[in-house]
Amino acid sequence: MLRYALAVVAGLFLASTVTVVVADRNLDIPFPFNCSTKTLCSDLRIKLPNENEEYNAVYLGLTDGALNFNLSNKAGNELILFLGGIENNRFRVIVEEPDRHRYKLEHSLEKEPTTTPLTVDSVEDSAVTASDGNGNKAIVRLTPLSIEFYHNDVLESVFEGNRIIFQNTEDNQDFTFSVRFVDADRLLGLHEHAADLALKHTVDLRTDPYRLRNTDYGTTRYDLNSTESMYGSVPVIYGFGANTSGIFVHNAAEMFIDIDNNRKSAYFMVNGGTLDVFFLLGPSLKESVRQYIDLTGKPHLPQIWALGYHQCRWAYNTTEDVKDTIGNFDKYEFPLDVLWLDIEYTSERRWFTWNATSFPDPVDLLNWVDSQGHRKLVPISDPHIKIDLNYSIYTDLLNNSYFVNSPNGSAFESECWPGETSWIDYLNPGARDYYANLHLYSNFPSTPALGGFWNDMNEPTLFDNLYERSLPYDTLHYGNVKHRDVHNIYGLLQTLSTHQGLIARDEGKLRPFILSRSYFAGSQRYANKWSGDNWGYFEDLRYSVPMALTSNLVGVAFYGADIPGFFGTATEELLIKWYQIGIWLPFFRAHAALGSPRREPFRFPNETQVILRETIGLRYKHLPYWYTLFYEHTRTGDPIVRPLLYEYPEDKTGYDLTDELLIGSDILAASVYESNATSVSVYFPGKDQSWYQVTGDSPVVFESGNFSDVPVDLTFTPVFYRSGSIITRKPNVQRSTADIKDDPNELHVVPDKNGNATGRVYIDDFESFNYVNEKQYLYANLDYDSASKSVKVTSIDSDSDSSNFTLSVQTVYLYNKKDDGTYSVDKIDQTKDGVPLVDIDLSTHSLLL
Ligand code: NBV
Repeated sequence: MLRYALAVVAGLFLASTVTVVVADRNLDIPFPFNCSTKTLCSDLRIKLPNENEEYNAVYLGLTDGALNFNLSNKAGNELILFLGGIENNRFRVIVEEPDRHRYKLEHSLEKEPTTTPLTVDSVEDSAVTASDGNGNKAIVRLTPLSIEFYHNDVLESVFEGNRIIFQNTEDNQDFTFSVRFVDADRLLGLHEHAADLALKHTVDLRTDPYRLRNTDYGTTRYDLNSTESMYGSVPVIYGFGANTSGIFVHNAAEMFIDIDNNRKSAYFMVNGGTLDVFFLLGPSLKESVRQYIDLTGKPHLPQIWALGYHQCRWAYNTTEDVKDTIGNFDKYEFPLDVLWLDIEYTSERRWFTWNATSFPDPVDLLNWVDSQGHRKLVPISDPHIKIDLNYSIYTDLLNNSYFVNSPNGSAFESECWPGETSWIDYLNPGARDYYANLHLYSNFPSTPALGGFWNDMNEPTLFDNLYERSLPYDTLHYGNVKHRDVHNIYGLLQTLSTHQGLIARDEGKLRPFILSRSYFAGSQRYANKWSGDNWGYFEDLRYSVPMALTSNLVGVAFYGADIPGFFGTATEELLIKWYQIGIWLPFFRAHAALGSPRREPFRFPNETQVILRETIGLRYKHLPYWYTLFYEHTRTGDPIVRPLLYEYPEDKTGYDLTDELLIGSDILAASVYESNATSVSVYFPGKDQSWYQVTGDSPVVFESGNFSDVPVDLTFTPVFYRSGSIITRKPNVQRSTADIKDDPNELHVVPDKNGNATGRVYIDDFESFNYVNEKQYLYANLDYDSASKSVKVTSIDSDSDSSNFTLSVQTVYLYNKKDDGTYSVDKIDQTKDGVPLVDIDLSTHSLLL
């Protein structure tokens, strides 16, 4: 395992003007833990099916459309099993002890899923068969237990009863189970790992099982190409293949998952909570993803500024620093939407306070930020609270018993940024309400230019390796719940409460923006996510793409990586290459660790600035395309960025390519991971379609089904438009999204081989919930017809109210493929004296070219 001693970083902490204590007190304890240091994994991993422990099932009957069974084995253990149908090709299996003493997870599912009553087709000595009337069937084999799941008579997955173990000791409530994905080619999922898309074979014992246990690495470098746990956990696996199915393990305790790529099976070793698994029967990847996100919820739209460029560093230390930095973005003509405030803006890391010396008048500063192109500031706010009897937030929380408790019943105390701290118990509804209220303008002097909040260190993190930098598993939450059972949901609960606070703060009028480091299934309803403390190496850039692709397959769509690596000093070349791919990930933020040299885009030599300006500008020019994709994600849950296999499941060549990504279905971006690259090999997916290169100076068209060496230089990474698409863009880049959101648009029409092209566009007020509550938006299909040379605009939802919005088009670019493999573009001006001739308000309908 490659670990970097971070003496340099530690030195930087000390060199900072504000003393930062990085107190890894127990440095002699191995960190992070792995399979060999956790009995959960080391003992259970090697337990093979044993005849004495195998469970047999006895069918008890059907209650409310669900099947019930008793399970028992020769060793004298007894369990109960529930099998229910869930609408839309899904089943749910719950196994527990007869006394049902285990913790049942809350807050991850958006709501109780709608059940589909099952009908029992047959009861035999060896099996019970039940179906949901919609082509889905479960056969429960009784001796020994196993459950086969079929969609349209195709066997998709098997719940393997011979790998069930339940253990109860005073400290632990471990259990295991296994699922086989019968028709799978690749297993995908298990976010968050710094790893490739396809899950690795781990059962040969040479690789640790995948671990899901929200973990902060502090100043330790997290491994790449690794199964180690990271900050977030989404226990979803898809067995991708001719028939794709998936599972969602509805459990927030620590777990290890051993993957057998020969059998295409996953063996789960779970530290607590209930065995509660949803089976998603697809049968395509697209349907499986939708079936999953329908359980844990789709997010609301972000405000449009959140899709712009975010500039962060640890830290912008003073009012002058903030003003000076924003001023330089304007002076050097770089767009910017958000400047971030790391922990130094506070008074000694007391959250919801401002440092009176460096930020004496926050409201005045925020008004100034708003006056500079309606930009925003986003401050950090961690879940630990400084122990300080003069800090009313601490005393209020203490007096109301709103902290996580030690086993002895008193508030748990340890160390984090402010020194001695306690941790808010977000499982307590009272604590959540209290915390939410702290966001009100009356409690934290600010204005709407404080665009949202950044919830960091919420795995939660503390500075002690003894508990692997987090709360001990025997600490107690509201209702006497052990931390062990809810560890992975702690961050979700903080963001839930922050979200509640922002809704209240802005009286439900503005869509909240929250960035969270810790994550669980369902967090997407409240927060977006970044991949934490990466490093300034090409390797880190390389893994940022598959990480974003996997996160998008498991509902965590608004995801990105710190550009150009948080720790270390990226070379100028890497920094440029990172921006060039970073603009194509949903969350686009640059960040820098404490003490690192300043590296905002305007600080580089002119030649580099020219490249970065062009690159960041490309993000802003595609704003309408991004916004439409984000909107569609709120309707369908479909990934915003996609691996090739998602769009082209039949095209096997693309299965393992994660150095390319699709943004929606129409834009393909290829990353450059090597220094001094002069070309990259790009695979062009699909059948009978062409890909038009739109970055660099060569207007080349590439045909699908081939790898091609695409020449590159420092100034660009290759980006392509798919033939058959219409891409809506903004013509100009100004200071911020606010400056360009209402500008007229450009349509880039890229006809397919039959001369057709289609696209979609979505417009609303870019900030409120009127698009949900009043259906106030414009969402339209764009259809190019080569015969009439026109683009027809058709409203998609007849019940939407688009009266406040127009799709104004300034220019149409029509792409024409030439015989020599290049293309030309006809620029069709739609303006007169700078005013768009065509303001399509959906009653006009057609745009003549
Ligand atoms: O708040 C300081 C940092 C923050 O800049 C970073 O983005 C987080 O991931 N934070 C972690 C805590 C310290 C890390 C060494």
